[in-house]
Amino acid sequence: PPTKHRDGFELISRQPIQWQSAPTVTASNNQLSIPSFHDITYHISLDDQCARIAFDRPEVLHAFRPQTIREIQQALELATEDGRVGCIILASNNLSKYTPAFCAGGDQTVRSNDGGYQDGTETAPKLRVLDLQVQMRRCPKPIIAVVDGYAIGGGHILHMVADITIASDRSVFGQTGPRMGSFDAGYGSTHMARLIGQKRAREVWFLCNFYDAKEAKEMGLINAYYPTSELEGRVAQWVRRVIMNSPTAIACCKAALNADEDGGAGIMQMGGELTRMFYMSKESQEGRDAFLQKRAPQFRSKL
Ligand code: S0N
Repeated sequence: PPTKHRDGFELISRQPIQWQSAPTVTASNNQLSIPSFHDITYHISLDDQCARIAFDRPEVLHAFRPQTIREIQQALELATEDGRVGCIILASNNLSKYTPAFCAGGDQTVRSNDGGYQDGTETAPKLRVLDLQVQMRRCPKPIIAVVDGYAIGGGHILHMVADITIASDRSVFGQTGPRMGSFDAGYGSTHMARLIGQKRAREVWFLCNFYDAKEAKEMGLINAYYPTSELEGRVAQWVRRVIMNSPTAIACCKAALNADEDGGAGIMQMGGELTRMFYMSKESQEGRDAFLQKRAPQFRSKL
């Protein structure tokens, strides 16, 4: 394995990641069952310590309905719980007979008149994708969006909320809300402004222009783009580089970067990481032990 962490990127293998479908997942020795997914696929790679969650509705450019979002949430929880997974990819399964896309946003055929999306699987219309955005932010593992084709509307927001975005050179980015009668006043607006600046964010939303991969890179919307034929191998390099690094340090960096933007919820995420680490210390364990042994704690002796 490559040992250089700086300037050694080119030394990392570009062999595409070998995915295994739905292997048994263990978390703390408990077996987790893998649900059967319809709108997405879920794979992991034990060699590259990575999970891949992919939209699988190419006929509608991977537009999401409530079921799609619910399945991604389940898959994201599986990947978060799985100790063998250090990095999570959010991608799409493109087929050559359809226009390539990462995600064309909310499925307009199931947009109801009653305040959300209703595909028959919800008790009431919902804007479930907002819950997914929060789950992605709270996930302590790095999430890499792999964009190959259109990333539009709510799909565009999902790649922005991911920690890193790697795209193909045929990708197209944009918001259509004001043209389609919708908007995202949460991360879709505030996080976008953090990424590309207030003036550019207003342009993206007010004009509903589309941007190619080169423009998106220049704006700071994405981290990198590559020729489509190279995308898989390049993504493998990014993943291999990320999983070389300390998972705890990455989780704390992600929490810190979120805290700046997420107010009390962000501080809670950061605080949660601190508490988790404190629980591993002798000092913290002394408090528990003293309680269980019905004696006064001797914290200083454990420093
Ligand atoms: C991406 C575009 C420009 C591609 O054009 P192209 O190449 O001409 O392909 P099409 O022929 O248009 O598309 C191929 C097939 O895919 C269907 N399709 C595409 N997008 C959708 C979609 N979003 N919903 C349903 N179907 C879609 C086409 O209809 C076509 O099917 P057939 O072959 O049967 O005709 C072009 O496709 C385009 O402009 N798509 C629409 C992009 C868009 O506007 N998306 C919606 C944006 N809005 C949101 O995402 C809403 C988000 C939201 O509501 C929200 C807001 C705040 C908080 C929460 C939410 C939430 O979603 O919950």
